[in-house]
Amino acid sequence: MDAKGQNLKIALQRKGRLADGSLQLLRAVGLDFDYHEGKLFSPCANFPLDLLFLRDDDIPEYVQDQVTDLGIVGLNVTQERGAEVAQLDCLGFGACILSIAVPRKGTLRSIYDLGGKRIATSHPKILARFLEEKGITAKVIEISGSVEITPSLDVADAICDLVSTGSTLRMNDLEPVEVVLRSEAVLIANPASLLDDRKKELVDRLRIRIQGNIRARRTKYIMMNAPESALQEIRGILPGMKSPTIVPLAEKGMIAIHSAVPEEFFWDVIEKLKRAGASDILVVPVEKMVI
Ligand code: PRT
Ligand code: ZN
Repeated sequence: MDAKGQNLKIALQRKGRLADGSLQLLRAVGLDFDYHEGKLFSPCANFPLDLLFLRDDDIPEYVQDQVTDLGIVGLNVTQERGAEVAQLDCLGFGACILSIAVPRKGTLRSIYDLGGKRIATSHPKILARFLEEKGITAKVIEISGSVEITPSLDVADAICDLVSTGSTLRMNDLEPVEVVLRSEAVLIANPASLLDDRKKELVDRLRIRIQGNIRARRTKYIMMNAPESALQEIRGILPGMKSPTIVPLAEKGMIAIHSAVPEEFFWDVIEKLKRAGASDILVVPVEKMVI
């Protein structure tokens, strides 16, 4: 325990798709803790933080009720549970899309064909809200698992389920026709914990580290050689960082340019740089990035 008071507490998924990503993130931001499968509680050795391992569905309520101050959970779960929590950061893992899907060989082609039809889902609240916004009256059937088999059992006409690779839909002869929610793991907090000065300071310290890690994962550091005459054009191509580093080379008229590039623009940028005259392009991962 922290000398000045109680440790901050964070709830993580004990077992499942977000468990590894959550542990990896906390380790990557320098937290030192013991973990083995089946463990329910683990204090950090080098930060006043206790880890609690729970079922993901329970995490929003535990955070809302201040059993823990923080939690890492899918955006789909926090929205479905409707708990009163603050959503702090998107964490860049556990990405999936809550989609409406229909049988591939059938008459239903879009969500506007679903009036009066049955839709099976494990996300009934999110789906009901979505249908209401779109003005569609359909019957929502709540199913806790294996949603994808309900059309073939004639339990439902369509489904609303999470999709990542899409192979589950394909195997069940279903095709997605609508995105209901784009989800990923998010950091959530109890609002009262954020009003407590000491806890808020610890949360902020943790968030600076987490944001630095997310930014670094989304960034590549790029180094290249180019003729000095190409500098203006190359500067125009490089998005992101305020100013690239420019170093003269032994060969007259040649320079080396170093810059961080957001991963989303990466291939686009490389192609443009080559066309602008850059050569010997080296790309290295960024481990941490605090700005
Ligand atoms: O035991 P506990 O309650 O903690 O876990 P759980 O079984 O309820 O959840 P788990 O571990 O399956 O998922 C946890 C979170 O991972 C979800 O709430 C999402 O935020 C996220 N996530 C990311 C996914 C997927 N991708 C995903 N593909 N959750 C579920 N799926 C399922 C989907 O329901 C479908 O059955 O995977 C299948 C589809 O996958 P593809 O690759 O075939 O498209
Ligand atoms: Zn669950």
